[in-house]
Amino acid sequence: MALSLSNFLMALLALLLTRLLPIVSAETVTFDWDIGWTRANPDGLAERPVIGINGQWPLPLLNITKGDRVIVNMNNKLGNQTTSLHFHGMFQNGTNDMDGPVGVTQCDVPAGMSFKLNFTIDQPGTYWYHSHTRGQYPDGFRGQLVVHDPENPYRGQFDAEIPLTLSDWYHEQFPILIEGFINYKNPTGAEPVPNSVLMNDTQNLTVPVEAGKTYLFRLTNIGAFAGQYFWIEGHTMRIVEVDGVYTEPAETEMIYLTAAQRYAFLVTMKDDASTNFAMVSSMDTDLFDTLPDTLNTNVTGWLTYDNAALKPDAALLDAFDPFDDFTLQPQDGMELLGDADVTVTLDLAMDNLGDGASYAFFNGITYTRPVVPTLYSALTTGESANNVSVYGDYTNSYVVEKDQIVDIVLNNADSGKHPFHLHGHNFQVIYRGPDEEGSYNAANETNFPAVPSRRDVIMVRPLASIVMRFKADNPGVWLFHCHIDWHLVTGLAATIIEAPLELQKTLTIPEDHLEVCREAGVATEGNAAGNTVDVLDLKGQNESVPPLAAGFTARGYVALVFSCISAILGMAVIAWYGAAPLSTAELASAKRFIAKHGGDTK
Ligand SMILES: *[C@@H]1O[C@H](CO)[C@@H](O)[C@H](O)[C@H]1NC(C)=O
Ligand SMILES: *[C@@H]1O[C@H](CO)[C@@H](O)[C@H](O)[C@H]1NC(C)=O
Ligand SMILES: *[C@@H]1O[C@H](CO)[C@@H](O)[C@H](O)[C@H]1NC(C)=O
Ligand SMILES: *[C@@H]1O[C@H](CO)[C@@H](O)[C@H](O)[C@H]1NC(C)=O
Ligand SMILES: *[C@@H]1O[C@H](CO)[C@@H](O)[C@H](O)[C@H]1NC(C)=O
Ligand SMILES: *[C@@H]1O[C@H](CO)[C@@H](O)[C@H](O)[C@H]1NC(C)=O
Ligand SMILES: *[C@@H]1O[C@H](CO)[C@@H](O)[C@H](O)[C@H]1NC(C)=O
Ligand SMILES: *[C@@H]1O[C@H](CO)[C@@H](O)[C@H](O)[C@H]1NC(C)=O
Ligand SMILES: *[C@@H]1O[C@H](CO)[C@@H](O)[C@H](O)[C@H]1NC(C)=O
Ligand SMILES: *[C@@H]1O[C@H](CO)[C@@H](O)[C@H](O)[C@H]1NC(C)=O
Ligand SMILES: [Cu+2]
Repeated sequence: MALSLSNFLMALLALLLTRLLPIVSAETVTFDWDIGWTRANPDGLAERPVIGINGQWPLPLLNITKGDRVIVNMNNKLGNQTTSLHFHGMFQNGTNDMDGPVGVTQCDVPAGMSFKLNFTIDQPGTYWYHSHTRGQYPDGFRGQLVVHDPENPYRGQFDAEIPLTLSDWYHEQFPILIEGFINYKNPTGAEPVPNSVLMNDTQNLTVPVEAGKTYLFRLTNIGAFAGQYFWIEGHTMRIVEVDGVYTEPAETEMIYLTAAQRYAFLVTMKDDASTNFAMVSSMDTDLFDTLPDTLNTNVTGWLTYDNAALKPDAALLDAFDPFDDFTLQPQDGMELLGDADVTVTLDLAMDNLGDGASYAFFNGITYTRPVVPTLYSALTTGESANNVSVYGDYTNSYVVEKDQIVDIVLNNADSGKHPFHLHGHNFQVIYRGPDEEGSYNAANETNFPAVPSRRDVIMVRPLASIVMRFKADNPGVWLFHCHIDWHLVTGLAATIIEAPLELQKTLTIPEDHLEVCREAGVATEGNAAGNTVDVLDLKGQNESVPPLAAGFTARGYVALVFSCISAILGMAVIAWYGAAPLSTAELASAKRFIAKHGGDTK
C-alpha cells in the first residue's frame, strides 16, 4: 500500500515529537579545567597545599540535568603529579573509556598533558567526582555532583535543595603518608588517622533555613577513610534516594555513610523560627588504630532559622543508632534478579608481603596495575579477550558474558569494615551477614529480599559477608574495589570484564587518550604484559611484591629486622669505641640493605 503524503507528514511529525524534541532539549555542558595546586585551611588548624580546579578550592558543586552531555577539558597543571578524573556512580554506558580509573580504562595523565572526557548522564540523583590516580583525591581533588531530574517522583514535595559533603581530612599529603603506611615499619597496616572532619569542606557551617519549609538534603561522604554518622538535632530525616536510586520514603534520626556513599532526604522545618539546631557528623573510629587526645572526631554545623540567635553546642550521644540501609526499598520496585549465571567469590584478607609491609588481598592476590590498561587489552586481543588469562595474574579479573546475572560474594576475613564500590552498575544487595558470622554459606540461604535495596557502594561487616547481584548489561571493564583509599593503594581491587567482544565492536579509544599513554610511555596494545604476538604469554607482566618466605610471619620479620638493626648499632658502637666511626651514610646503607635483603631470606 502506497504511503500518502499526508500520512508521511504525520509520521514525520510524530517522529519529531517523540524522538527529536527531547534530544534537542538536552544540553551539552562544557567544563574547562586546569588542575593545579593551591592552598587551603579548611579546619582552621593547618594551611596546606590542596589540588584545586582553576585556582579554586573547595571544588565546585556540579549541577547537571538528566540527559545532558558533559565535556570536561582537563589540563594537568600540577607540575609534579599525574592525574585522572572519575565520575562516581555514572554507568558510562557505551563510554567505558570515560570512566577514569588509571590502569583499568586509561593511562595516568602526565603533568603538562590534557585529557578530554565526553559522556552523557542519564541517571538522576546525588553523586561525586574525584581523581582515580593512586592516593590522590584525599589531597583535595574531589567534589559533589548533582543530577537534576525534571521527573523526580518527589518533585513538588520540597522547596529547595541543600547539597552537603562530609569528609575526613589530613594535614599531610597522601604521597608522604602512603610511604609511611606501606612500610616494613608499619607491619600491621595501621592506617594513618585523619586530623579532623569537615562538613562541606569547612567547620561551623551555617545553613539558613525558613520555618515551615521542606528541604531536600543531598549528602555525600567524599572522604578517604572514615565512615560518618550524621544527624540533625530535633529533626527527622526522610530518605528518598540512595546512591542515585530513588527509595520509598524511610524515616530516621541518624544516617551512616561510608566513604563514597550518598543519601538524599527530606527534612521539614519547624514552624517556630526562634531556635537554631545543631547538625553533626561524627567519624566512625572503629578502624582508627589510635585516638589522639587532640583529635576532634566531630564536626558541627547549624540549621539557622535566625542567624542572630544562639548556635547551641551539639549534645553528646552515648551510642549511635543509624538507619539500616539493607532495608531500603527502591521506589521503582525492581524485583530480585533471577538466579546467578556466574558467581564471583572474593575472599578478603590482609597480610604481609616480602617487603614486610601490609597489603590487602582478594583470594590471595593483591591487585597490581598491569603494563597495559585492562580496557586496552580487552580491545586489542581479538577472540582471546574472552580468556581471562589475557588480563594477567595480578588484576583479579573475571570475564562475564552479555546479560548474564552475576553474583559477587565477598567474604571478609578481616576484622575491619570495608565499603565496596562497583563501577558501571548499581547492584542489588541480596545478603549481608551480621558481624563475625564468617563466610557466606549459599547452602542455607534462599531467603533473599523480594525487592532488594540497590546502590553502588555497600559496606561489609567485620568477619562477615555480603552478596551483590547485577545484570551484565553494560559491556565494559569495571573496577570493583574498597573505597577506603588506604586499602585501594594496597591492592583491594578486582576487575569485571563484561562482554569484551561486544566492546571491540562498539568502542574506539579517542586519539587524546592514546597520546597520553605515549607521553607516559605506557603500551596500549596486547595482553597485561604488553605482548601483542602471543597474548597468552604473560612474561614481563607487572607482579606484586613477592610473598614472605615460608615460615616467616610479620612479627618474626620485624623481630629479624630489629635484631639486625641492633646488631648493626652494636657494631657501630664497637666501631665508635674502636677506631673510625661509621658515617651516617654507611649506617643508612646498612639499614637499606636489611630492609631489602630481609625479605629475600628464601
Ligand atoms: C569551629 O568552631 C570551633 C569552636 O569554636 C573552633 O575551635 C574551630 O576552630 C572552628 N573551625 C573553623 C574552621 O573555624
Ligand atoms: C556546599 O558547598 C557547595 C560547593 O561550594 C555549595 O554549592 C553548597 O551550596 C554548599 N552547601 C551548603 C549547605 O552551604
Ligand atoms: C540544580 O539545578 C536545578 C534546576 O535549575 C535546581 O532546581 C536545583 O535546586 C539545583 N540543585 C542544586 C543542588 O543546586
Ligand atoms: C608537588 O607540589 C606541591 C605544591 O607545590 C608540593 O606541596 C608537593 O610536596 C609536591 N609533591 C611532590 C610529590 O613532589
Ligand atoms: C562528544 O561525543 C559525541 C558522540 O560521540 C560527538 O558527537 C561529539 O562531537 C563529541 N564532543 C566533543 C566536544 O568531543
Ligand atoms: C563526638 O560526638 C560523639 C557523639 O555525640 C561523642 O560520643 C564523642 O564524645 C564526641 N567526641 C568528641 C571528641 O567530642
Ligand atoms: C606496571 O606497569 C605500568 C605501566 O607500564 C608502570 O607504570 C608501573 O609502574 C608498573 N608497576 C606497578 C607495580 O604497577
Ligand atoms: C548456615 O550454615 C552454617 C554452616 O553449615 C551453620 O553454622 C549456620 O548455623 C547456618 N545458618 C543458618 C541461619 O541456618
Ligand atoms: C546500557 O544500555 C543498554 C542499551 O541501551 C541497556 O540495555 C542497558 O540496560 C544499559 N545498562 C546500564 C547499566 O545502564
Ligand atoms: C586460556 O589461556 C590459558 C593460558 O594460556 C590456556 O591454558 C587456556 O587453554 C585458554 N583457554 C581457552 C578457552 O582458550
Ligand atoms: Cu577497605
